[in-house]
Amino acid sequence: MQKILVARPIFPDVIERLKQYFDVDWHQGDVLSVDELTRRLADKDGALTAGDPVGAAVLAAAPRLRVVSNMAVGYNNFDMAAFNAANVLGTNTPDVLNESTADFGWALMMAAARRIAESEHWLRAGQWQKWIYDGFLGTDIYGSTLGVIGMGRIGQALARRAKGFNMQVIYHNRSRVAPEIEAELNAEYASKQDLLKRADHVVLVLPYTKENHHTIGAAEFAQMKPSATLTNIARGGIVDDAALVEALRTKQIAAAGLDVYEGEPNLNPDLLTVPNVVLTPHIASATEATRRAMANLAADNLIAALGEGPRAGRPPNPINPDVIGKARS
Ligand code: 8YV
Repeated sequence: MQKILVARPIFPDVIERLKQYFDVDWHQGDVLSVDELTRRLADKDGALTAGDPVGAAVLAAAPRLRVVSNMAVGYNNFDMAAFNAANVLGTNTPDVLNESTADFGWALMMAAARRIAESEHWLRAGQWQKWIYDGFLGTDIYGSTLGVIGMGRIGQALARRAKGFNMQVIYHNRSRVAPEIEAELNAEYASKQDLLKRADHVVLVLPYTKENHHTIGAAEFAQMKPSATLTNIARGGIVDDAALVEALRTKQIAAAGLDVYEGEPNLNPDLLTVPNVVLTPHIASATEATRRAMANLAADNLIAALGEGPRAGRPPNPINPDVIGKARS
């Protein structure tokens, strides 16, 4: 039987599925250190990860490893150049999380715009004595302008929801989406600068790459409206968190909603000291149904990539399909 490592606690029934095909080493404790991950992969043919960094050194120490299946759509934890050089397949879990993640983007954006978390903390602290005409004034969603940066599948799902709020949708992306998608979403392509100036609510849904590092920082906050909100459901590092703290403190923008952070789970401690930011612990895809779908898709990818099951040799979500069938190097 081929050997696999499941590097994270996941649904036990998915582990049972994997055991039908593989000898499974299931790590259920704290996140594995790179050294420990390297050690545990030394004799494995495949692995299931969820955000664990896998680069050249890890692959070099695991000569049998042929596939690493990430339980996430984002795979910035994989060094894909190293995967390609070693002929190791990477897979991810796109699509199954689009709607849950888009829902959550709205939840965060609305919570930030309408100051839901901030006012709840105030209420819980026993400070509510009377109705105040200008208490917790926020920014409207209905009829406002939504600015989506990153118009992939999740960005599109998010933009599709704007119709019911009678919003104008503008977007920025590496390239324009097809005219029929623009028409369906009633979305107008804008330069980043134009979007930042015009949007009442900016939502980030782009993948993290070296080029996208600090896409939003001090210069960008300076272009946004003082009434605007910023929501990040993409990846930490796309926003300069220190500059965001400053922009929130000085009311350069009104509020922010963050699900992802630079250096998470150790976030910039200053974020905890500003009231006008809603902070959640990377849970945009966290519904029971969606996390199950992601875990099962990650298992499907692993099973198929290692030549087992009904799709043997044809994993549903290869990131670098060109390495399929090539000998490990
Ligand atoms: C994952 C995510 O839960 O899919 C992604 O890219 O950000 C989340 O849905 C998280 O990355 C853990 O792998």
